[in-house]
Amino acid sequence: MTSDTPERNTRPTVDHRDGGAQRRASAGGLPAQSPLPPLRIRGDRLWQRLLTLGEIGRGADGGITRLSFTPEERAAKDTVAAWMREAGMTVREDAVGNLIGRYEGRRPEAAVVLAGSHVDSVPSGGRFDGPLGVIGAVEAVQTLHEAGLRPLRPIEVIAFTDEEGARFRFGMIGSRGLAGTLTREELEARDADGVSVAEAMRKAGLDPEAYGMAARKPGSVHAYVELHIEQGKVLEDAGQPVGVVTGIAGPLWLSISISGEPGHAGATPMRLRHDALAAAAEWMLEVERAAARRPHTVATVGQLHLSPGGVNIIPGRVDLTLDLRDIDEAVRDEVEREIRAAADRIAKARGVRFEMTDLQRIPPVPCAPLVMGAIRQAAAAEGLKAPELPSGAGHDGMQLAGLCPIGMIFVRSQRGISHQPEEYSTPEDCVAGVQVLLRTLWSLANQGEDAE
Ligand code: HGY
Ligand code: MN
Ligand code: MN
Repeated sequence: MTSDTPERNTRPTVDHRDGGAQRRASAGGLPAQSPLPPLRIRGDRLWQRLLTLGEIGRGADGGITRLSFTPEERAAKDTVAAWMREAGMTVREDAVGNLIGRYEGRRPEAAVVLAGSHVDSVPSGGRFDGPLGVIGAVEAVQTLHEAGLRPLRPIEVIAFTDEEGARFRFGMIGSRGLAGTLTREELEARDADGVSVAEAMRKAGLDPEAYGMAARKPGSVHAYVELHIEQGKVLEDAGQPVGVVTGIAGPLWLSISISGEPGHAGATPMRLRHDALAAAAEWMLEVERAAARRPHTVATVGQLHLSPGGVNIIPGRVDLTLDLRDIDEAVRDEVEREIRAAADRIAKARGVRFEMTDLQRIPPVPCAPLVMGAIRQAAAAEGLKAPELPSGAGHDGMQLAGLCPIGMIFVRSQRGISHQPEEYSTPEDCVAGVQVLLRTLWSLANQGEDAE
């Protein structure tokens, strides 16, 4: 581990230093709910840090690949840890590898306000999905620190472990660890090289048997807010830089194996075939039609492997994945029933066998009025007309909804592109999003009777 590697599980020291040249507020000097002074974040520093982090794990195609528990993710966390310290935070990692920067409050024992996102990526992803939320939260805290402002409640900035699920085929490992919903058997899930989550954790210096230590006690978290790129086109269409998220669609990920009969491409008449790929193709069109019949349902086959794989061999087996989402769980369940019935029909007609296994099944989650209200006020204070919209993409916040009120702030994505090297948001839009986050954090961290 480099010298910058955060200490493990050290309790934060209370730091009442109120350095910084701007408005000084002595500890306890600010009444609760005091409006934030007219503070501006350092947009140049934010942008430079986004560029710096975007160089870690960057490939020849310009895409970023930082999978969980890899040297690239480690390097990204160490880089962010140094920025957290610069921002006046104490830094630690919890038992599942979440990187946590803590900015002490005037009431250290009060329930904490969490802000964060992730620094792991999809293969060949963009530089904003995740890092904007982590670096943005560090920038917001650093702005408070440099202004000598200390909220009533502690604020913790988190870079969650493995949000994307790109390595082990199920995601949000860190946020589920923090929420206490991760299970020990899930740590036996294996990556394409057969390495389990537990083995990868051990190699990263963590003890998988201690994963439960990451869980936060009920009542210990006041609220969670995440800044994230929209990854869609709604804000661009509305001509607005920032949006208030109303809810997060729930992803159901299935692994599907279709077993047919391999055969000679030349010698096997069409009527005698049990072609696994033809069955997969027919089923995928049924899935597409079922999703298209609903306003918010989306369905994607993102991975497909066939065997034996010869030009002149009828595919005997196909393995594929399905990502099925909706903001309404009942609708998602209905679509799931329809596509399972279609699989049964196709299996009978073609003499093949479908097997389906859950990879992850996450319910859709509404955002909490407490956090949405703070975000609305913050956007208005910044003079922004922030549209309200659901998130089709999944986010760590959905794992925390059972622990505390959650909310999200969206920043406009150029042409809605994400999970690709071309993912882009302008510096101005990123600054607008972090300004809203700063005000939201200040409001949440000065709320509530247990902090008085
Ligand atoms: O898959 C998602 O929605 C997110 O990018 N992890
Ligand atoms: Mn993300
Ligand atoms: Mn993503």
